[in-house]
Amino acid sequence: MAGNAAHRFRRTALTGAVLATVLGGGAILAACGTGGQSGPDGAGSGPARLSVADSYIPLPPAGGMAAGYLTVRNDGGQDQLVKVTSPGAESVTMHRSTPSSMEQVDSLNVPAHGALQFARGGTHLMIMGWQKAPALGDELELDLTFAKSGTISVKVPVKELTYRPSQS
Ligand SMILES: [Cu+2]
Repeated sequence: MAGNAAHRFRRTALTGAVLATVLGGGAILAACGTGGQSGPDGAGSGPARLSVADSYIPLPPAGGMAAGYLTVRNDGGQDQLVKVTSPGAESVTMHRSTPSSMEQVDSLNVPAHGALQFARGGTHLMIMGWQKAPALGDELELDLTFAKSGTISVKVPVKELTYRPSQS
């Protein structure tokens, strides 16, 4: 293993959460944290089945504030992204862009059989207080906590400022 700063990550408490870490392209969450079918609970019932794809962080200009983008796909019932943290950064917040500015939001809906999509000019993550200045090729761990599905941990690559994921 390389003596990468990434290995100094302090493990945050994820007790009881479902943690799936997959290097590279994306992470699949096996919905095993929901304790089985406990009956319908309204529209979009049934456990969410989440996976994270197309995650990236455009290399920020010096200054340390970066945006992050990803897509949360859902093949199951409705869920909500309620928190994002990183062992490699002091603060990760969820923002929504408006035509004139942007606002911080406390949670984001993950529709049943749909996707929560972060994209330039739209919903994005704001990452501040990096432990180590990001460089091209680095990966930052993001821990995405969902209301029903627990926490999904993904390694998000730092890409060129102009990078856009290919549609697939
Ligand atoms: Cu923002």
